[in-house]
Amino acid sequence: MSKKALITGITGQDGAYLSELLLKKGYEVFGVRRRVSVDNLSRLREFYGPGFDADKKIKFRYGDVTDSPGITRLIAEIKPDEIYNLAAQSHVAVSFEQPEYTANCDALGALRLLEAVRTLGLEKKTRFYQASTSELFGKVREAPQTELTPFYPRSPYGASKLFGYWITVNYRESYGMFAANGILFNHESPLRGETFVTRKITLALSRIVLGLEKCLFMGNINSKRDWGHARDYVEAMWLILQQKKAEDFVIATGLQYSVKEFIEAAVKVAGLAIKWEGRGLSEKGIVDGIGRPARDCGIAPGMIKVKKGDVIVKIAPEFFRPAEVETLQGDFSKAGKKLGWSPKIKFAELVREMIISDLKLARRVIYLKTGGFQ
Ligand code: NAP
Ligand code: F7E
Repeated sequence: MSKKALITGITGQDGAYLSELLLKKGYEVFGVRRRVSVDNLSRLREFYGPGFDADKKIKFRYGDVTDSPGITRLIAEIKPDEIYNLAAQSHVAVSFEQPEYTANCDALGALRLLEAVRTLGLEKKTRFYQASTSELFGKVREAPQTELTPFYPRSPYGASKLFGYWITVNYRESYGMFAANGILFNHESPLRGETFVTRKITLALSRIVLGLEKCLFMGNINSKRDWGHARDYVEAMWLILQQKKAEDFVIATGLQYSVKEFIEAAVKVAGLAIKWEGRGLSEKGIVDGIGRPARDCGIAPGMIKVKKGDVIVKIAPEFFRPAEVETLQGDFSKAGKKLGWSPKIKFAELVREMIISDLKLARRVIYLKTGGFQ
């Protein structure tokens, strides 16, 4: 009998990579999708290819983690061996606009799932993974951050995830459930949501390079993150639930880069160099040189529509947050020792994969507009 896994948030970035991993391992995969008025399976379709849902490999169920009866009914029907709670309002800036909804989904969502498992008497059968986050460290108390670093969240998102973290620990300690937190640092991929900083950068720069847009508007480009690849990080989620004992783990690369450095690495793939002038809100990123695009990036030098001296990055106040997490850098030693996990995909490869994928998207837009390249 194959194991049954239930993934909340399957339509998100991590849901795609995790579902693929679990299907490869022979799991029967159930995915919770929300009823929305647009197609929220588009990311999975892009990932698996057209017609992916026709083979019904992933068994979708409608559900929402803000709806206790629905969640309880799903768990009663499926009786999963493992639950991966990835569902969240996951955008930090948006959480300042929708703090109560964020708490309902990100804090109480975890509680609803845990309580459903307990009241259904599945606490010895069902293992529970909670998608915790480096945003718990917020205004960091030490660097790098480990499982023992005190938390100091800086947003409604971080504060909500703090509850999710502790309620997971509490159900483990109170009811002997196998409930564990992965404290994952930022992880990205070509499937990353379009308003998170890395994807916003690769999408916009691709369009700028090919002449579809003029300028990228950014917030705090000096903030630093420890960026890994989602493909590596979902492997850690699975490993966390395969241990003898439920424990919490920091999952990170141990390296950090600024948003500015991400921009520099992204334009380099397309053969551009960028220089920075001005300070604060007046800072600008200016094209400083045009070389050959990387051979496999799908664009020829003649397709580049920017020229030396063009201002392609500006700062806009609306992208700053009321309180910022300036710097994050994780120490994954515990995961290395106990899970045998380490990140495989390096920063430069991640940036490259993302920009190449978005250059392809931009080329498709031009092709559809013009019927060919001009
Ligand atoms: P994501 O792309 O934003 O996906 C979030 C998923 O949650 C989507 O499937 C979304 O559905 C679903 N969702 C949102 N509200 C829901 C609700 N009320 N009920 C049910 N589903 C709901 O996020 P991700 O990057 O894959 O991250 C996965 C999880 O890890 C999240 O919990 C996030 O907070 C956490 N995390 C992420 C990172 C990171 O760097 N990516 C790091 C640490 C922790 P729709 O498609 O319908 O919107
Ligand atoms: O911002 C700065 C911004 O939105 C990264 C989520 O997955 O990772 C993610 O949260 C940094 C911040 O991610 C823009 O101020 C500058 O300092 O890509 P982000 P995040 O806030 O780190 C954690 C681990 C999660 O758990 C979350 O779910 O970039 N920044 N200018 C900008 N950020 C955005 N989005 N847009 C800008 O224009």
